[in-house]
Amino acid sequence: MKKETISEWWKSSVIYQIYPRSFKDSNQDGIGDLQGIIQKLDYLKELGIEAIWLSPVCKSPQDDNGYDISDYQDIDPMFGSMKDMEELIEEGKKRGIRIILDLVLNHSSDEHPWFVEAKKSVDNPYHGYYVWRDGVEGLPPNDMRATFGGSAWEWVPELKQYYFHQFSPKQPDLNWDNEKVREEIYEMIQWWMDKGIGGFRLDVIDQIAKEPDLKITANGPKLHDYIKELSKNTFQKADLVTVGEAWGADIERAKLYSNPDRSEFSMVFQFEHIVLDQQEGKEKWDLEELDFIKLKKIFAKWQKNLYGSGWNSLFWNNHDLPRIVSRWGNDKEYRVESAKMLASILHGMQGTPYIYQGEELGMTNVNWEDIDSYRDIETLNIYKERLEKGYSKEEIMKSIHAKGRDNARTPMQWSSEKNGGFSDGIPWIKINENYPSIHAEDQLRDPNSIFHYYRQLIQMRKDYPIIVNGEFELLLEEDKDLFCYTRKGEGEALLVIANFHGKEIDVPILKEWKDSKAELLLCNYKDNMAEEHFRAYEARIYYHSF
Ligand code: TEU
Ligand code: CA
Repeated sequence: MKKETISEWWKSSVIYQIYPRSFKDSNQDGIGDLQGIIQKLDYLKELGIEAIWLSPVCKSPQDDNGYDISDYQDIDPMFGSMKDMEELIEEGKKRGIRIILDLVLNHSSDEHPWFVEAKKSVDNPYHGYYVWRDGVEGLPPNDMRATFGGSAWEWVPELKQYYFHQFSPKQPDLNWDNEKVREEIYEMIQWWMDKGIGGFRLDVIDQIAKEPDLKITANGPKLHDYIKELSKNTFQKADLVTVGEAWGADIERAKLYSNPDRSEFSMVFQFEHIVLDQQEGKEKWDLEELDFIKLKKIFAKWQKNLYGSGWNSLFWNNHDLPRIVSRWGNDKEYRVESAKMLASILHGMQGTPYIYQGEELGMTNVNWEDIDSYRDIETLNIYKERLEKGYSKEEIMKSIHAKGRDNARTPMQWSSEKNGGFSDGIPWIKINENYPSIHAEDQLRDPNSIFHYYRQLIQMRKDYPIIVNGEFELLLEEDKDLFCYTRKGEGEALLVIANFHGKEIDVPILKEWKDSKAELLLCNYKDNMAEEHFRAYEARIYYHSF
């Protein structure tokens, strides 16, 4: 396909992320599935999203809920069949919704036939598909740690070798230095492209070019060569959206990932605004007070520096992160107002917004007392590890309540019926007990719901190209309560103002905008008569053409 024919539909569209096992269960086994998603496509169509990022549904032993794939070209029976997947792609197309597949290419499952072969002998043709080092039992090549705890090296006695895994031992790292591995991957991707997939999300793509001898995980020296080759052999042949997950991206790298020349991906998915609540240089469980001024500056830095030379993802949530309304908002008395305020801030910026399932309802974190309620491998491991290190149970649970990934993984709250309408069976993980008052059915009916506010924000991006193209400027940088910015284009301007906190506050700069007859596009309070006075978590978006 020639470059000129490539559309950039994803610049004005919103992407919705589905975590399939928690979305909708169609056969009452307690696990969400593909038919469940198909049942809810009309709901997503009403919201107005144009693509679904589907967390992994390929065959997997589910050690890390599907991020450990044992067959890249088959669907895990727990989610349905390949026929269901084809039906989902088809039914999505009918509604203008593309399906984005989650590609986990840094590692496979240890039950993938490649690894089963690789483990048989050092002479096996698949041995070199993974990363091995000779060694002595009990003395790993170095002290590198895995993200989910323990050493990054796992001993295989039959081979007298260690294999490298950045995540769990059931997720051995693929060896990207091996050309055969790369070719197999390109063929597999082409196969999915032929099936009509609309795009790909590349899991931890910044970690594929690891150099374990140098203790390098992210941003290895060969990283961008590999991505360029990958893109050239696959994505560039079609009109797809591609998004690279890169925890370790800075602005310069983000420009490489998302250069408009399409040599790598459509956009980058980076986390600088997310890691603010962890102590620098420590683990995510070592909590830090949120710093609002820093948050604003980080957003502004990305908005300004990527302008014209790259493309960013805009997100507050995903399946690895706690719920935003429980993090930066107020999930009690101002849940509705703060959820809408956070949405306003994000959706007024440049980039492609992502909505993680339930975010459009203002779903909240859970605070389960008992570790037995949790399911995530990362949470269960850190609990054990920290107990052994002498942390108190209270301290550990405090971190898990704030940061645990299961916060985002409780079943979607569809209605006030049994299990929130998610399943008639026993859900694989407990539902948040607040489902009787926070659910989709209720919000679809209520024109002032969070759901309908998100719907309006999505529509606004379509109606006002300035949201896609306008130049960003942060105002009131040092203000401790207000998040305020403009977007400017030729003959028009947009102003977004949000009171980030629960106390009321005056906003004097509003006066000049009002004098120039700016039009109020959206506000998270019904009656917006308060003029220059902002109520708790109040947010407004003004538009002005001249
Ligand atoms: O996450 C990337 C990643 O680095 C996470 O492990 C992250 O550090 C962690 O969630 C922080 O607690 C991706 C997927 O999004 C995640 O679900 C997978 O577990 C991980 O890769 C391994 O595939
Ligand atoms: Ca099911």
